[in-house]
Amino acid sequence: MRTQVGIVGAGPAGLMLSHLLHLEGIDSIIIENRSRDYIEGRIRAGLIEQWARDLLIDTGVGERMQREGLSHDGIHFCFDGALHQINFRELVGKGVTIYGQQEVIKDLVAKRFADGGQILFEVDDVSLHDVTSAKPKIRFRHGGRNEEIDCDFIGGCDGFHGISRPSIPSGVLSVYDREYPFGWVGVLSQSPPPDKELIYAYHERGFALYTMRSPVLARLYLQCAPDDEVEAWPDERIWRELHARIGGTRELAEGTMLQKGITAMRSFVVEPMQHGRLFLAGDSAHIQPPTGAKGMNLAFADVVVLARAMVQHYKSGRGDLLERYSRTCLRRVWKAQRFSWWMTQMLHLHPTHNAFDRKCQLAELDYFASSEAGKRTLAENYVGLPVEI
Ligand code: FAS
Ligand code: PHB
Repeated sequence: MRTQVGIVGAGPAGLMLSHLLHLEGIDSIIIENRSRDYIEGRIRAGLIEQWARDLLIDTGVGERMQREGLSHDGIHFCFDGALHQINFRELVGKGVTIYGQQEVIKDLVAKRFADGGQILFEVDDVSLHDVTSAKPKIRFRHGGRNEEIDCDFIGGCDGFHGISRPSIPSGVLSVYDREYPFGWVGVLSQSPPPDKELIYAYHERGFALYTMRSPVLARLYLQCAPDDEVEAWPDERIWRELHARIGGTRELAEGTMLQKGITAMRSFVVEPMQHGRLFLAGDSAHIQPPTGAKGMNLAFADVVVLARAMVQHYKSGRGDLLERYSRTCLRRVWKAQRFSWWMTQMLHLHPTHNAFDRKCQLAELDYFASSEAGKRTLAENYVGLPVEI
């Protein structure tokens, strides 16, 4: 098979890259090792930054999001038994949108196929070759046969556990890594969320996040131990903790739990994000705790920069945007990393903290919930920093 851009992974990064390239008349083929049903059913992120919302709408894949997504003006901090709204719309004139990642995936897959795109599902044994030459190749098995894609560039969009990053010689990459002494147990519940906007709760029993997927579908997260198993969290224990940690500030309706999972907390970045004609984008290059809701949004930001650079290559033969792809992305990636790390530090109980540290956390929350300057800083980072090309 021959194409201009071979893309490994049909997550937010891979699908958006293929979509943006198509809009500029550039061919691509996506290979994905899971089935279509699996990727369209996988529950992950749910919060879309303002610019990413605009991107989905401006590129023709935002119609269902506009109909079914929830537009929010801000979030709440909950601490010391009180709720504090941070109104992004008033502070920075922007908001955020709640729309499940799997819904975005469904919309992008449908659009790719509607536009004649090629996505090969359920591939395996994927390997990358000659990525430092002008003719990189992707080899894989599909439908029991050995296949090969010859291309000009490879989009390594296969997530944190993919093969793209490990295919770069270890000496080339610098790794920045931080693990956290806690995780999140997350549930999807057939019940109304306690508020129409998100509540981030700091509580002596641990962090909690009250978010949603619709007015009747709550998405609820609790701080748990890093090595906790789901079995350690029966429904009644989860409800008990969710009631306790909201501190009586809102009524919390209970309902049937449709999905339950544990997410580890880690900050991880590799530099550079490119090696020859292999370009890493999204979780293959960087992950962060979901406290700042940056996951899917950063994946989109990387491929906006990558697509623009590839368009410049094909349209004008210039390579400067491709050459500085990594530097351009990493400036924004590190700011999102810092924000996610900061939100995580401020809102979670740390096993090593003493009473002094906890008082400082409460003072920090009080400052960012009451100071105009503090709220604007938080708002600017939360709604999404500009994507520089
Ligand atoms: P993805 O991981 O989404 O996509 C990579 C794709 O590549 C997958 O479809 C995978 O099947 C495929 N793939 C992997 N190896 C392959 C191979 N060898 N060959 C072919 N295909 C391969 N972010 C938030 O902001 N809020 C959240 O609540 C949140 N919750 C999360 C929960 C979990 C369990 C996880 C893992 C992440 C969560 N995230 C959350 C972060 C998430 O949104 C990611 O940042 C986002 O999916 C990144 O998108 P991609 O880079 O496209 O990677
Ligand atoms: C979610 O809705 O799943 C969500 C929202 C905000 C976060 C994390 C997860 O910080």
